[in-house]
Amino acid sequence: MTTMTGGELITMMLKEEGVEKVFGIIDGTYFGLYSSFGRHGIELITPRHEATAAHMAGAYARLTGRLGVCIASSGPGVANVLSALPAENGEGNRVLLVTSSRRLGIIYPDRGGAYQYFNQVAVIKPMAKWSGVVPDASRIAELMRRALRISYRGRPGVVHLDVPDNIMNGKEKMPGLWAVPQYRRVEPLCPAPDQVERAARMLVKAQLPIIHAGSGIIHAHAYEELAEAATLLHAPVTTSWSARGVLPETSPLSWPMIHVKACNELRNGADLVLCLGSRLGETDWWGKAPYWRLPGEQPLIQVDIDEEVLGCNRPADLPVLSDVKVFLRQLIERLRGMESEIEIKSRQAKVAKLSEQRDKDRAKLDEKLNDQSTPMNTAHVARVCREVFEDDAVIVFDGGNTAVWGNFYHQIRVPNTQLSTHHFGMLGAGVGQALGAAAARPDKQVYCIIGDGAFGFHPQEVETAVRNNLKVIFLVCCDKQWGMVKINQQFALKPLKTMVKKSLGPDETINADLGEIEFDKLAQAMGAHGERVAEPEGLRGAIERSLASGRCSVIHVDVDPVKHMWAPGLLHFKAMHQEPAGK
Ligand SMILES: Cc1ncc(C[n+]2csc(CCOP(=O)(O)OP(=O)(O)O)c2C)c(N)n1
Ligand SMILES: [Mg+2]
Repeated sequence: MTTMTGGELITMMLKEEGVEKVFGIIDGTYFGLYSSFGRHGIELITPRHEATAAHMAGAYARLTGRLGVCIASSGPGVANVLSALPAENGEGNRVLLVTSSRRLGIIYPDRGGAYQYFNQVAVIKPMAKWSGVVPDASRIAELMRRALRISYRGRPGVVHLDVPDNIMNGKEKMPGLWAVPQYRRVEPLCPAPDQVERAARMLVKAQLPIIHAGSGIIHAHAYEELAEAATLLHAPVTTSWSARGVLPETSPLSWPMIHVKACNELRNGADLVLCLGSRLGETDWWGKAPYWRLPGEQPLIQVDIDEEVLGCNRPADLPVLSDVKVFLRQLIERLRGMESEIEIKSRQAKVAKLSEQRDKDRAKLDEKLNDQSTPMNTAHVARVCREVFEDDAVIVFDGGNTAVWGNFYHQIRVPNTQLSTHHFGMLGAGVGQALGAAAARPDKQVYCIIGDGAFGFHPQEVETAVRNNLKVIFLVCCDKQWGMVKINQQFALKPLKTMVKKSLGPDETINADLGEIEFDKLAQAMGAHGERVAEPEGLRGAIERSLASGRCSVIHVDVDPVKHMWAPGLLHFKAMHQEPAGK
């Protein structure tokens, strides 16, 4: 038994979990927590808004495979962090949020008039995997262990522990720590004995199996296994939006999700699906026809660490509760002994035929790059970035149409180098994600392609980047409008005129226009490098100078506002919001 604050006990448990960085803003209510970080080798990184702290933690967790930890203080600090929680939980990022609340005795329930108090657990509970309050110092360790156990069980997400300030800051005799494997599983889940054999048989017998990969591949670090299994089977790979690039998109077996028609054709041409770490959610069209073949004609092998996910959106003919990496390793071993049974030639012919649609689509999209007019066509932004930045740089997409353009003109060449809020579509989250990425991978380049609306939610974090030497390069696509919503409004208000004129007049839409912020100058005012560019040929130089500056940089990119509204794939995006017609 050692005497320490409740906060220090939490710090020591975080250290046991391998935590090296925590994100959050200081307050007296949890002085006992963060004042002990330094003693235990943990760094506190402080943004200028608590939502940023949570997005930094989420990005950090996804890119490092560690726990992402953020803190927020009683009342207003927690109120601010709330906006980020559904996004981080939705994206499935492994985030632990530790909050302070007021002293026991006046809260839970509110005595009536308690300062900086609301029922933080009740509010966070429906946004998280788990949320609980520590009712007594003797229960800190037990409840931390529970939060951590739940954090590592099933699909990752947000867990939350609320600690009253008298417990956080008060000194008590604390018990010794349990080792991590004494309170949560650290061994990966293995498939049931005959399931790999059955899966191998199905995959060998099929005419054309495909693999659909979700973020489970990222959490299990199963990139090499995925590539090897796909090659052995000659199985094309589609991904969820957030798992883009888990098989490098330079591979002929990769079907990036931006080629919607080609993915539909592939999914209808396959007679077996091996789904790895994906729920087949809305952005995967729920696994339903006409985007996928009918379940009766296309059996599903689904592998996931979360039992809740198995068979949740499409009937699973072989549901496998397993870590995807362990499953793939065993599958590869088994397939190696069956290679001669696989009709590779016929699969190769089928895949070659199907790839025509994908390659045609790419060529058609690339025609936009011939447009050299000023202000630039947004297509250039992601394409020039891809040419200038390293293949293993981290790219963050944020904004409405900006994220669409970014996705369509970018290629992910190294697994787990792409971030966005693919499930939550949260404008502005990219700022924190990019900062979190730079904290996670200090030796790698990080850039963020972001809309002028989205960047306006958190521009003050440029100062955070400067202060913490996080060398993110922001490319802000400035069309002076909420572009994605404006095009939808135009179709809703005056569809014919929109089709003919491409754009309505300034008074014909509802609050869709924004004034200009000179983001390059704003950045300079915070000590960052700033550039402004409108011509496509000027973009490369602006990025190169930003890299050479060795600082966080903001490039204000003037894009053609009308062309920007007509982003690729918008009809598919709209269609995705409706229930697919098939079973
Ligand atoms: C936090 C948040 N608020 C509102 C929305 C609704 N919304 C979706 S796209 C969009 C417009 C985005 O504008 P901008 O970031 O400038 O990107 P653009 O479409 O112009 O490229 C809005 C308001 C959202 N997704 N997230
Ligand atoms: Mg905009």
